[in-house]
Amino acid sequence: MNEERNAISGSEKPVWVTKPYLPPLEEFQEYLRDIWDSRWLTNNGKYHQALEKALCEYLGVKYISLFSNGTLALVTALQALRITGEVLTTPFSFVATTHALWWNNIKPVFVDIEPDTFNLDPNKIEAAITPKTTAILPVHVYGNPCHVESIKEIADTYGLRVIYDACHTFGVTINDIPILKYGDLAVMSFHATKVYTTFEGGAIVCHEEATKKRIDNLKNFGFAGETTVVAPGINAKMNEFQAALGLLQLKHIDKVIEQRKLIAQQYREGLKNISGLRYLDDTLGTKHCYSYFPILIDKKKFSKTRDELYEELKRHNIFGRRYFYPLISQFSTYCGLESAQIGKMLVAEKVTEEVLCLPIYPELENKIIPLIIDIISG
Ligand code: T4K
Repeated sequence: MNEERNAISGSEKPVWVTKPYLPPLEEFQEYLRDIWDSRWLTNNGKYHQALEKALCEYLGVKYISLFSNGTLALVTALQALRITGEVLTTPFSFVATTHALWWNNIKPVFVDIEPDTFNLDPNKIEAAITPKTTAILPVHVYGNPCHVESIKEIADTYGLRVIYDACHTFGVTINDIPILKYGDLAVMSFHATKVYTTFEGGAIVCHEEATKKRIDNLKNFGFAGETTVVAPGINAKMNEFQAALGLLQLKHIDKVIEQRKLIAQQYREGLKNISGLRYLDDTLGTKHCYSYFPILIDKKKFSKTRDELYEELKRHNIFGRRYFYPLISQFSTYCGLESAQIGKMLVAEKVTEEVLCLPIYPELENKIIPLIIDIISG
């Protein structure tokens, strides 16, 4: 094993935390030629329309509006519902979640996460609600569902809107109900690092035709007709190349998720019973998408700190990532907020110091996983 380990360390091929799945190039070339010939490149073209329809069917939702990326979809989702004032959100996410609030002049109010899902803790939401609160922006982090029913109950009681950041989920269901059906809106990302990618890309899922119309206007400068502008919209349209790739990816996505599941199972088997190391298991009744494989390192019980393990893996050319460290609330833009103060979110503050995401993607070579397990096992 040591020899193999050294072979990897000495190899010029780094192992990244993820690598996009791409279908055979020949399959994409057919779409490229068609787009080239048609000279229709963007603005609700035929592939854009076809992908919205195909995604609705695959994901089991009523309406989808495609976007050029997930961040602009988040910004637009908040605009679409005219969210203002204060919004309750998680500090344990990619920074774009909170940036979307900032770009809408909304004050983020951070609420702690749960130790078992790393998602917004419903038991801590009510204490953070003020007369200025208008919405909740939770994240299904790593694709693991939030406590959607509890969040719905709180939102209904206080008259709040819920926008889910579902950027890590694809095809996730709880008891056969698509996770995207929860919340007023759910926002997706199809970035290169995601389970399902359209190079860059994103989407908003909604449940009413009128909402979809408003979102579609907003992502197209606010145009509601050739000469009518109904809002100060933005340009966040997905182009035909992205949409064509999306259509093609749908043909492969089941296999992609299955391959990710096998890798997660290998990690779980190889890393069980290691003192001071914890990982998340699948939850009963949930169909997962395995977008990340986070492990948590308790430095008191494990032989190394998280950062020492991170560096050790790097020495072997294996580049895990500390998603999400630091917390969003610790970045300079947000650390002055009252809700961001150290000591206010004890679970998130602990998890961010302990988490390390291991490589997981369909093309991850079979021999690499045992090596990663071996390095971690020490
Ligand atoms: N909400 C949440 C919860 C999110 O996680 C994200 C994005 C968003 C909202 C916003 O959605 P988008 O606007 O991005 O659609 C990456 C991604 O850029 C970002 O999309 C993602 N979350 C975040 C969690 O990860 P970085 O800075 O870590 O990416 P980068 O370039 O270091 O890539 C990570 C690894 O992936 C590389 O080490 C190698 C591999 N990689 C990357 C790219 C770009 C490839 O193999 N090929 C590639 O093309 O942010």
